[in-house]
Amino acid sequence: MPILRFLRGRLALWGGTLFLVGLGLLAVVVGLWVLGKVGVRPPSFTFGLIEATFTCLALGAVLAGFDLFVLYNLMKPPHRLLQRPVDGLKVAVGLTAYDDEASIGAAVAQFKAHPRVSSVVVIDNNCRDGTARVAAEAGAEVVAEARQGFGWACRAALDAAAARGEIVVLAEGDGTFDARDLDKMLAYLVHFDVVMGSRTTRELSSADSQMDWLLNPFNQIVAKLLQLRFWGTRLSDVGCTYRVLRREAWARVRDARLTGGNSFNVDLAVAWFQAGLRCIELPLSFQARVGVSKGVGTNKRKAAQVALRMLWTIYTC
Ligand SMILES: Nc1nc2c(ncn2[C@@H]2O[C@H](COP(=O)(O)OP(=O)(O)OP(=O)(O)O)[C@@H](O)[C@H]2O)c(=O)[nH]1
Ligand SMILES: [Mg+2]
Repeated sequence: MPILRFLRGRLALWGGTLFLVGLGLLAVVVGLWVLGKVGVRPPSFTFGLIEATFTCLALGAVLAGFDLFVLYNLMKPPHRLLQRPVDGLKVAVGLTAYDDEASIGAAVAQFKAHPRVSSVVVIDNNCRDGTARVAAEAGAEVVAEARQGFGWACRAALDAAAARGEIVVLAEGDGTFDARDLDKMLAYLVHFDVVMGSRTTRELSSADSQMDWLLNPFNQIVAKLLQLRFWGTRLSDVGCTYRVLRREAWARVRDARLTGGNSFNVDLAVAWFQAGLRCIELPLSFQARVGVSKGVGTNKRKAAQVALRMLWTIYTC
């Protein structure tokens, strides 16, 4: 039924959100109760607050539970474990770059040195420094993308890699990602269309990386909301650019609603969940960037803006 199909995922997301609001209200109720215990008179709205708290918790749990335990199981596609070998397929890497002269040479060299990689393309997104020269010297092909923005750079990288190999790798050329992680990603690609990375596994991140005390949990929270919306793939990060996919997977989503800015990673994830592609997320190693950040970096105001745009996409898709 179309109405149930429409509700699938949305009930889980909105119910889960209501439940979270209920938990927040519960914290306020407990706080007021503690104040009452130490002799501070609770304000008169306390009873209304208690009702609102339990309404949010109960309604949220019922809506999300109905969606996840009933609708999801009624509608999920039959699960088949894929076994599609990746040996012998050409692996092409697309790296984004924007004034990344300081990092791009080492990034290209590391990917070129990986035994499975057949070509590396660097997307020059109107760089004003020596990025293109350093990338070419390190052995990359350089492709210009005039439309400014992280999303545009990623799209150009995916197009360029898809034109050169059956297996497409997308990563940033800023030294944060490790070419050696390709081994574990390719191992999982045997069973999937798309292997996404996660930067939120603390055991694999350097202490000075971008994933600090705020960005790490925040990425995990937004990822869990996205997971509620498209139940099926366990998610823990929404901002990881490093992905390995089959060329056909990119062809399936390249004309979807993808923006050109910093929230592109969520656009892309939404597009392949909507296309029904088989995806898995893996913990990856993550280092501090080399050179100056042009994206979110550790800038909390920029991070909040990007997070709001990502949340908008998740709640309206
Ligand atoms: N922000 C931004 N990044 C771009 C643009 N064009 C290409 N890029 C590249 O996209 C990647 C993301 O930007 P970064 O500066 O690494 O931002 P970030 O990953 O949020 O944060 P840090 O890695 O800590 O700097 C980098 O490889 C950039 O060089 C653009 O117009 N804006
Ligand atoms: Mg980066």
